[in-house]
Amino acid sequence: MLTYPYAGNQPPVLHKNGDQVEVPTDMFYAELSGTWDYDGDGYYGDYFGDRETEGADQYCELAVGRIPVYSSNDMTKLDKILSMAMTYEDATNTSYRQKHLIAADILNFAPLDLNGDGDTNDKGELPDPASHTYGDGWGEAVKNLTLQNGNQPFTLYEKAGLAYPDTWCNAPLTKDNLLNEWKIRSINYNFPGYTLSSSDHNI
Ligand SMILES: [Ca+2]
Ligand SMILES: [Ca+2]
Ligand SMILES: [Ca+2]
Repeated sequence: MLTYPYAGNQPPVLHKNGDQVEVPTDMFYAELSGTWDYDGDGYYGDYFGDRETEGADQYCELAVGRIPVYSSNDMTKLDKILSMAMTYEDATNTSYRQKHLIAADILNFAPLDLNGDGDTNDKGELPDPASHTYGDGWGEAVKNLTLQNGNQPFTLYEKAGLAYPDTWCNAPLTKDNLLNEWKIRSINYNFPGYTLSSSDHNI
């Protein structure tokens, strides 16, 4: 992956360095360890070459967010977002933040024929019947962290289809179960890459 600062309404410009594709990111504002072009090849944030301790190690030193408002016509929308942020910061009853919703689907399982040509020998395909990436391993790790910190996890894992994990969970992962738990409990939710609160969003 290659990365560069994203200027909001500027469309991403894609170019390739080998098999790596350029991706817009705000990580430039948060990853402050060292130079983003550690290997000096002119490409910033290379996964191979720049992801070093003295380069951009991709462990961010700051947490940076972006409010998605780009037009003066959206001031009402901006006011609403800022008001919600202040309500969150000023809340006195924060017990709901101890309830964590952990939803994990299946990322892949063998046999995987990505290009549909009838074999499993092409790039990225999985021929080994034992190969799979179930989300329950990630979910259980997050669940354990949640418990260690005195919080209350609620897990939803895939339980339908040709293959799914045997790991126990509070409810099967379905759209209805996910939305019901989210709405009923007003809880934090976790899935790979995100930890947000349902009080922050209208669903
Ligand atoms: Ca580089
Ligand atoms: Ca860093
Ligand atoms: Ca294939």
